Amino acid sequence: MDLVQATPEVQQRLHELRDLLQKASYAYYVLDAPLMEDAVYDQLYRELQTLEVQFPELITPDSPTQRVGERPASQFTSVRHNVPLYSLENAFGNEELAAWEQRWRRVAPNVNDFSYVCELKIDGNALALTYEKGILVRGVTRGDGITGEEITQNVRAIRSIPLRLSVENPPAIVEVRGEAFLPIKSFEQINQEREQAGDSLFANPRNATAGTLRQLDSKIVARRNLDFFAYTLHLPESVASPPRSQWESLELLKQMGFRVNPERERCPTLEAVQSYCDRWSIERTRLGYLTDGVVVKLDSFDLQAQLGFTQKFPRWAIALKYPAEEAPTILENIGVNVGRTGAITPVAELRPVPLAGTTVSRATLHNRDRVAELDCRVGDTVIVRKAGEIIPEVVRVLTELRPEHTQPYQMPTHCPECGEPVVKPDDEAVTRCINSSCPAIVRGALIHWASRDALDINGVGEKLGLQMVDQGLVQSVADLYDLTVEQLLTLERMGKKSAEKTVKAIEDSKAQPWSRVLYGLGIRHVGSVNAQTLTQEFPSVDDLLQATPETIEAVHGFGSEIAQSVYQWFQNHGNRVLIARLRQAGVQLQGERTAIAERKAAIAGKTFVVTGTLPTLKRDEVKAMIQKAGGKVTDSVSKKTDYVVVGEEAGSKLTKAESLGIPLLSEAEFLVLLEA
Ligand code: 3B9
Repeated sequence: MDLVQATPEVQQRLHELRDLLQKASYAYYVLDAPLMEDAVYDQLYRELQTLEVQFPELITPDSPTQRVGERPASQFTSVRHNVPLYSLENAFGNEELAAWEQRWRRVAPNVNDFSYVCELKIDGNALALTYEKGILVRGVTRGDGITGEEITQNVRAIRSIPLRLSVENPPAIVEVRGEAFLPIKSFEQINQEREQAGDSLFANPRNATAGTLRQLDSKIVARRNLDFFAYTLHLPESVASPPRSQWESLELLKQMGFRVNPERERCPTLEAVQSYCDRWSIERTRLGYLTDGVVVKLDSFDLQAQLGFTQKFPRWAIALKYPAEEAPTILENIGVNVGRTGAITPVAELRPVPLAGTTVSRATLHNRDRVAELDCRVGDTVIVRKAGEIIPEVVRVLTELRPEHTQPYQMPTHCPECGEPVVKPDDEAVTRCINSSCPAIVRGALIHWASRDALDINGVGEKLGLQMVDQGLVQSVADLYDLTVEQLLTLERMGKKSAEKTVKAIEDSKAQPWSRVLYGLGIRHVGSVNAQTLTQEFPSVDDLLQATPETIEAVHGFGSEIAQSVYQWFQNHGNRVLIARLRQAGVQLQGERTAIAERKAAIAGKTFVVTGTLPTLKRDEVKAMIQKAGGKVTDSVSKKTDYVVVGEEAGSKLTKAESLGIPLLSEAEFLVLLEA
């Protein structure tokens, strides 16, 4: 292959693009003041990507394209922090704050001229970022403060963290610390998506942040909208005119391109600090992200050095925590809620109690494991908390106040909505109803069925879907196919034209292929990719109705979890009725034999020998694939051999094949033939 040299023009353009994209990204994520339209950004980004594909040797680690790792990490490594990440001593209330001032003043009795810096204490996860010659080279979680986990790739996926410091002549090494967090909106969105996918929910934004930072696939991190506020800067001793106070340090961090929390304030007296705290204990609800207190720091670095650290904390800083938003109340009953995906959530019904500005009468108990762990029983006095100010939850039971003759809670064995048996895999926390006729599930099922990647029924979205179910027109997705224009006209704000259009769109959906139908059924773990794979191996719904967990698990790439999920779904009585009705309606429940048929033509009836070590597949896997496609596999090469699939160190079989002139296939070529 010819090596193409990058011209000076290309190098210049690469430089320009990176610079432009970096500025645009900073303006968007840090300043919240976009420089360009999204489409323009995308175009420039793609231009950069294209050039980098052509000239991979010119990719730099600070290129905007390097924010999202191409390859998921297999695991994280532990890294020892150069400077430990200290934690903060807590103060609850203004008296404890005043006591702290008296304490540090006894350690530094001659100090009269001082001021404080107040910062919000963001409820997220602390990170330590290392920049070498101005380039982000490492991101590490706090861990236990001494060692943390290296998550550089994920840190790069946080848009408000600069990949390159915006300073002339950056110091050889810079360490920045701060808090990664999820805005409340993003947190709610993630949980909504997880709910729809049938995954367990994050309890609060902090857990969601931690869970996101520990993702092995940084693409997922990139999608999650994590944000970061910087609050500490460590510079080498050699730096000329370093900042001399926390306030100056924060200014410098801002100049370097970090987001620094804008609510910071310099306070000359403890009274000013106290009024800052009082103000933010109320104003914080308007922030859009969670804070759990205020961090108060002595501003002067000289004074900080004089005071130093105890075993665990700096003496010059303290966290004033907001009063815990918890309250005791009586657990009057434990009900259950059936979600749109059939997830059955135990719900605490409480004697109403005022908490953080509202009255709380219900709280989530999450799942059966959580209830068992809490061991809360009807009649118990429990402590409720507004977790992350969002979902009220039961955090603790005051067992000493437990009345006599209480019973541990048992999760229902049958769905309270439809009466069908529930399913609870041993290795999962969530209990669910998998009956697709269950009224609580029909709405979610309907909206999924009509969605773009499924049956793609135009017009049947959130609004109309809900109306159809609420008005009793649709009790199962199969009912869609019996709907008449007259019935639709009974719905609110439905004119004749749109009713006709909707009926036509529903009618047209009968032509959608079997793989979309299978996806549309909303079987857990069967997304559109898995649905396509399944329909290749099970060309009609009857094949799936007869499948066993073993035959499903035999599908390449499928594990026992998917196999169980598919198997159980097709065993369920209500689901079998649904399939029968869809069949009657004329929905495609088979087909797409073409790909399989063609593949069989290329391989069926042919004789293969597999030899040597292949790059990714095991020899046995290749043999199984050949046999499944109708081919024959033999051990030795002869004139009757049609193809030899060869890997590294193939030896005598390769020599024989070459001497007989039998076509050789690499693993890649074999796979192409298989897909032909
Ligand atoms: C060694 C905000 C939080 C916070 C500090 C914070 C948590 C911790 C801290 C950071 N929010 N600020 N600040 N807004 N959640 C104050 C503990 N500072 C340090 O970790 C730190 C560590 C220092 C100075 C500061 O000095 C040394 C440097 C080298 C060697 C030994 C000490």
